[in-house]
Amino acid sequence: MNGKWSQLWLKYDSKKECGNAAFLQAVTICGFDENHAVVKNAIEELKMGAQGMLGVAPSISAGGCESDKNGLAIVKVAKQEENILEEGYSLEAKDGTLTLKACDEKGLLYGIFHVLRVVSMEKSLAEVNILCNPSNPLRMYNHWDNMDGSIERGYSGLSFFYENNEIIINERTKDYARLIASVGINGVVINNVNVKQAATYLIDKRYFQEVCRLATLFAGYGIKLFLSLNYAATIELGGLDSADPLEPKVIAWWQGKMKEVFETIPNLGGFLVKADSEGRPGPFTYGRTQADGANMLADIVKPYGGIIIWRCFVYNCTQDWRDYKTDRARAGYDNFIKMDGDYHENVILQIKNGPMDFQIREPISPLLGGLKKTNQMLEVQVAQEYTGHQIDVCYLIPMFKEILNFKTYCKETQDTVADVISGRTMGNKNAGIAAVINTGNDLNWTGNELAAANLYGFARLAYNTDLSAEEILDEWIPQSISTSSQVIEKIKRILLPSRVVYENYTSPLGIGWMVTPHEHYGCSVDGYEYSRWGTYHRADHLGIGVDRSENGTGYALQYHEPNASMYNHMETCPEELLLFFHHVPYTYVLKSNKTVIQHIYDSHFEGVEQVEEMIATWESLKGSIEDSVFESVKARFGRQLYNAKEWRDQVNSYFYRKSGIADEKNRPIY
Ligand code: GCW
Repeated sequence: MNGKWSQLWLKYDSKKECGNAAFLQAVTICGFDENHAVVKNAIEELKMGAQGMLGVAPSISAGGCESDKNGLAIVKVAKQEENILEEGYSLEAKDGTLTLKACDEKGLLYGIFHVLRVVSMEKSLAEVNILCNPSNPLRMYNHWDNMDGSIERGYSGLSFFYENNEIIINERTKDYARLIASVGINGVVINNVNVKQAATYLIDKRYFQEVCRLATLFAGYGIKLFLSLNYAATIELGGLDSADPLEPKVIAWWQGKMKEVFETIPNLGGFLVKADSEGRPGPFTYGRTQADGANMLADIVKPYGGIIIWRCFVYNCTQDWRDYKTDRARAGYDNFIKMDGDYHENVILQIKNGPMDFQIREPISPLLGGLKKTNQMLEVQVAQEYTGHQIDVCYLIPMFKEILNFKTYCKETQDTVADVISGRTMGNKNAGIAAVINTGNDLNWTGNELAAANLYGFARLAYNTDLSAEEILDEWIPQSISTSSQVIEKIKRILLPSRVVYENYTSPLGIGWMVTPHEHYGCSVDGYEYSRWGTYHRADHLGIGVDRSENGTGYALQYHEPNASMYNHMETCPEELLLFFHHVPYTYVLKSNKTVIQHIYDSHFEGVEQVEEMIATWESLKGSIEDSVFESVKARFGRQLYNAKEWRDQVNSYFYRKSGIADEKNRPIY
């Protein structure tokens, strides 16, 4: 990398020609304004890609819409014409001409990136015939970058947005915009949801100029800039004594602030708010609801076209759950469901995929589709907070697919999570999907080179939820690592099962946590940070698991039927979530005919063996991929193996001592 950051999947290094050069020699543009920032950037990208990959310098001309020249014809169409929707495009190769149609500039941009992707994958443009419309209106990355340059849950260096409380805008910022636009991201939140230190609030005048520059740069790539907001800014920044959403002076302060903000930063998309959670202030302090807080802000930003994305990660981390009725898993639903329908049109509730917190296996949050009259956005975590810190390999797309495919039963048809968040279920347009993202200023962006598959994959899936986890790798590997089919097969062999491998050597059957408190890497069976009221997993000498059935916390009943009954009963509860929903004896027999305790032993031994196999597969790539990538991933694999063994030994010995039941296979348990 020679001291320069990687271009990831936009390397534009020399590629096999595959008959593609002819399509890129002459480009005609019809109906689009060539001076529009997005069009200009798209063309610049096309030139760069064509030159780098095929040594072709395209000639660009404004042409008639009926092009008779061979080459690439870019044509603007009316919305819905030929089923092309906003931010969508079609590509059709015929008789030496490749026609790209779109109804807006973003569609054009995505279409160009599609063309470059095909070239980069060494596939033939002559065979392209496709219509692509985005599955989700909003497709966002959320950065948890702090103004001092640190990143909350960041595992790839420091922030490339901030240093010493100042905003950084440089060549890398532009490359970042190009990278994320190339996979269809159209919104980005650039600061942590935990907004601390009033002196560094981005809504303060002192940052306006730079935020505006950033917003303009992103707009040139079809990306809206969003900011995280501190709900109590009226107090912290405004010097008021209240943040009560119904108090006139609070409303007046926000009105003044938003006017100032939107008038200086016209491209701003809106705000993301974490309120009443983990020490963050919120409307509960004033006896108001989450809807009161969200609607107040939403009404104020509405005239500027702004939206308020309000997080549902609202729970009381100090609650006493000894009574077996209080349950953190219940909190999101309990706090938000009552006001379904009360949230204003430009409010979107952003809901984490699970009711707890980004564990390796959790059920789907019952709020998704539980809410039937409220705009919803799904939040997933690409940053590997609980899934290996980008030291351990964990390809998350299979998990995201499961989440999206989950049937909520909120309606007769179109009731999957993918339907709900796309707007299909309710016919709404303020909806979509966001990921807490895994980037930092490491030269490879994501710490582990293989973690870039999640960065890429999340975005591609957000644009097209029908893509499979495997198809995404079939795109990402040839663009990022190698087009050799052997290399592609081997890396797929490593990545595709890696989520289940991680699950095998960490926490079993949906129980979650068992991880070092606060840091969230490495095993600590009793290590839940809020465990002052007893262990999280509720294991004793007889059994393990949290009873969330109607006899326990009642969480299972928050789902629509038939999901509620399915989870409520041990016999029908999917086994990978058994311990999330039920407390069972160690001797409970699973469908595999193994007892729960034997499953714990077996999966932990197996997990370590699987990591060893992954490493052997990686070793066999030596010489066929770039050395620096080979070595850096190899080093991380060494740490992953160590971690996996630690987990295996700690979990197995903990439960062996608790249960007194020996491993049937008599393997060493330390
Ligand atoms: O899981 C927790 C993380 C916090 C994070 C919080 C959230 C940004 O450990 O670091 O804070 O989730 O999602 O708000």
